[in-house]
Formats: sequence, C-alpha cells, structure tokens
Amino acid sequence: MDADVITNFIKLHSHLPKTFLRYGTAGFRSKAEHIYHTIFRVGLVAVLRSKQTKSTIGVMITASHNPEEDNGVKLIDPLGEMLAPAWEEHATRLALAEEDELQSVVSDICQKEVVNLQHDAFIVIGRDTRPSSEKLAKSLIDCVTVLGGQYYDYGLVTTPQLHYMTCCRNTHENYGVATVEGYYQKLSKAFVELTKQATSQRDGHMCLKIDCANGIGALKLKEMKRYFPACLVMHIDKDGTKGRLNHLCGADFVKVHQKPPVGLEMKPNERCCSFDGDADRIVYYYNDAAGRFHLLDGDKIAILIGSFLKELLVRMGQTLTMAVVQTAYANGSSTGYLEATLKLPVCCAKTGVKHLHHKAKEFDIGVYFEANGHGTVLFSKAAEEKIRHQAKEEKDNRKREAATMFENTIDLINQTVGDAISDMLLIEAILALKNFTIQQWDAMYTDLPNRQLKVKVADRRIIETTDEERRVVTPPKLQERIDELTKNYKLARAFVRPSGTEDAVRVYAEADTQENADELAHEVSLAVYHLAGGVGAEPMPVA
Ligand code: NG1
Ligand code: ZN
Repeated sequence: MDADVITNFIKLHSHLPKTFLRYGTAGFRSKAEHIYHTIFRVGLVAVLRSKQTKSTIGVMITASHNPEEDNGVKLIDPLGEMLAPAWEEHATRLALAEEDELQSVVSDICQKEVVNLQHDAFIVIGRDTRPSSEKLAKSLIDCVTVLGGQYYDYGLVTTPQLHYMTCCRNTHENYGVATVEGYYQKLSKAFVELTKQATSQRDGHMCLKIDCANGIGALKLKEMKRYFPACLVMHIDKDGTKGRLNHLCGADFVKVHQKPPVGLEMKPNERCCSFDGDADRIVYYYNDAAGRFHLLDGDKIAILIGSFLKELLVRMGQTLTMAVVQTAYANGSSTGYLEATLKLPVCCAKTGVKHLHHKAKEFDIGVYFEANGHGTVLFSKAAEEKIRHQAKEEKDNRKREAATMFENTIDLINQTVGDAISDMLLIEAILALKNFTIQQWDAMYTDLPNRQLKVKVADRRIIETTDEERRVVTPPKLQERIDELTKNYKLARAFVRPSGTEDAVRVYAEADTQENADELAHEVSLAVYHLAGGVGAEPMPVA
C-alpha cells in the first residue's frame, strides 16, 4: 500500500472525530457517533486480512442486542468464523493509530503477517436495521474502494446470514449458494426433509409466536415464509413497524429480566420465542395456565439439541465424540442434567462465542450455547463424511433413516455462528419429531432460580478472573467475600466478571429460591461496589 493510497485513505476520514475503541468480544461497539471514524480503520483491516488469506472477508455492521442508538462493526474470517485473535490486536492498533503512524503500523502488520499487498482484496458487507447502519456501510464501501479492494454489499441481512455468505464464497459454494435465496433454500429444504416423519405436524404443533426485537429478523422471516411448508405457522411480532429496536423486547430483554416482551400477547401455554436485534440469539418461553412465566434459554436449547443428536447417534450405531460447551452463566441444573442424565461431557469456556466455538471444535460433534441463546453445533469434517456415507450406503433401514435425519440436521444448522432462524427451525423440527410440547421440553429439568446484575466501577479492568471466569483473582479480597456470602445459601453459586461489551461488572448468582438468588446477587454486587471501586449510587436490591 503506497503512500498515495494511505494519503487518500486518510483524507476520507480525517475530519471525523477520533475515538478510542478496542476490538472486543463483539468487535467495535459504542454509541453510533463513535463508530464513524472506526469504520474506516475496519475497512483497512478487512482489506489487509483479505489479501493475507487470499479469501473473502465479511464486515457486519450491527450492535446486536444493544439499544438502537448504538452501533458496531465486526469482521468475519474466511470460514465464517470470528476474526482470529492476532488480528483483533491488529484491528485495535489500526483503530487507535494516529494518522502519521498509519503507514508504519500497516507495514509492521504486513511484515508480521506476511501480507502481500499485490494480492486482490474482496469484502462482503452486511448491516442491520439501525438508522446509522446505512451511512456506515457507505463509508465502508468508500474506504474499500480507495484501498483498491472489491466488495459486494448484501445490504440488510442478519449477522448469521453474512457469516454464511462469507463461508459459501470461500468454499466454492460447497457450504451453500452465497445468496439470500441460497440460504433460504438450503435451510427450508433441510427442514422439510427432516420433519417428513413428524406426525405432530398435522396437529398444528408447529405454531409459534416470534418476537423479532423490531429488527432484521422480522424482514428476513417474512421473506423466508414462502419457502416453508404450510404446517409451520409463524406469527411474527415486534416486526419494527411500531416499536424501537431491542426496546423492551428481544432475546436479551427476556433473558435478563426473565419476563416476556412488553406488549406481547401470550395465550396460556402458547409457544413463543424472541430473537435479538441482529438475529443471532434466540430464547423460548411460555406462560402456564396459572400465568407463570417459563423461560427456555440457551441451556435448555443445548439440552434439547444435544439429547436429539445423541439419540440419533445411538440409533445409527455410531461412536463419534460429542460434548456440550457452556459458559459460567450456564444454570447449574443444566450442567448436572447433561452429565448425570444425558451422560454427555460438558466443557466450560469463557464468555464470548469465539471461546465456545474454539472448544467445540475439539469434538466430532460440539454443541455450544451461551445461556443467553447464542449457539450452534459444529461437526468435524470426518464426522460429517461418515454420517453422509451412512445415509447413502447403510443397509439397515432403521439405521439409514436415523443417518438421513442426522444429515438433514447438519444441513439445517448454520455451523458458522449462532443463528436464530436456523436454531428456531431445528428446535421446531425436534419438537415435532419428538411430539413434544414446550411444557414437556421445559420439564426435562428445572432451572435453579438465578439473577444477573450490573455494577458500575471506575475501571472494570481491575477485576481479573481465572477458571473460565468463575473465580476472581484481583482485587484479592473479593473472591474470599463471594465465597463467604455463597456459603449462606443452599445450592448457591455466584461469580463476577468485567463485561467485554459494556462499561460494567456483571454479577451472576443462583440459589435454591428466587429470593435467595436475588439476595445473594445483591450482596455480591455490594461486595464488588465496595472492593472494586464502585461509582454512583450503591446497587439497589432486586425485587
Ligand atoms: P459481556 O458484555 O462480555 O458480558 C455479552 C454477553 C456474551 C456475548 C457478548 C457479545 C452475557 C452475560 N454476556 O458479553 O455472552 O453474547 O455480549 O454480544 O450474556
Ligand atoms: Zn446478536
């Protein structure tokens, strides 16, 4: 990249206010007005990464479940995965570099990463429905063009759709056709094939109300509707025609507040689910006949999918390795159920999908879900080949049928990243095949009551953790205090960690009753406030 290119590149954005954002768990994320400068630097990172990998790189503009006035930008690696850790650091360096340092930072990265600047660069771009996203996408296109790269703009797509497109383009469309239609066709075909044997379809069991968080999920589900069989009845709610994005609705709201989206009408026992703002998370829920709210979060989803896959493997007579990857936020009951009842190995990873994804790759079949509903299943290449071979060649009818179902399940899953649409279809298919109601699914095990809180501190980085974030190392007295508090409650567990996406420390507690979980979470919040430099008012007790 010669001096002229860099000069033209700087001209494009030097007038914009500079901000000091770092590439975190969710890429760069902040108030939208802080992203305008950063987007240019992201364009530069994308071009360099594309030249280095000789592959298409994705750039998604979204702030997911965060408020509408926020925005963010995230890079997608060639196989649809999160950006490699070394490049997260390069991205931060390039985002923070002063104009007069840029050339030397670029040269340094090119040297370290062996980037041949003569190679072509190709970037695919996608954005969510935030008002600021369109302008950011335009800036990104200007940037890629000035840097001599080529691009394709997918416009409004869900985050997982752009991950899928990136993977398709880099696998010669082995993974699927790199268009939105290709995505709809692949998923709907797999869904129709998989549910062929389900008897419950005829009883109207595949009837679902969907809160789309007033986001992109609504647009895409409406487009996709004509690809589905008539037996799948979807009522799309919170479609963006009235409310604001993620405001009092969406998967994050439902999970954190443990209540339905405000204004969503729910009949007793009606099956409902919520997407988040960019449709990469999903949680299910219902109100029972007594009006009590039941949440089926990422843990319950992992168990439904894990048990289904395990049953198929047994029927197929296959002995592939399989595990479920969770985080510290997984409900203790879910971990117990996986280990004791389903006899599935469980691993704990740090918060953030890249950690879970990485761990899940160690197995032939790796099911991973964050409790907040972000997750998917990964299949090793060898496992996939074995299963596809058995579906074709197996002589035993029962075994072949199971292998065919497994094959369709693989095609229904978006292996690149958690995908609300794909997860929803898989869950609906499994419920139909098992002839399960949402109540029966919920009854597989009972969650321990739990509570999540946030505490503001002067500098959240003073909290350092170990053991996959389950224990605090600094400040030194904090873990001791958490242990003392936890001892006072039955079946209790609590931990704290600095958020990777917000300026806050997150507190999690679970215990035998909701009152006890609330009390413990409040006490631990106070400990954080006093021992880790809390700012503002003391945390309030929770109702
Ligand atoms: P932080 O802010 O680091 O807790 C949140 C979620 C993560 C992940 C990221 C990315 C919780 C407790 N944390 O991270 O699981 O989804 O956002 O969006 O849900
Ligand atoms: Zn999201």
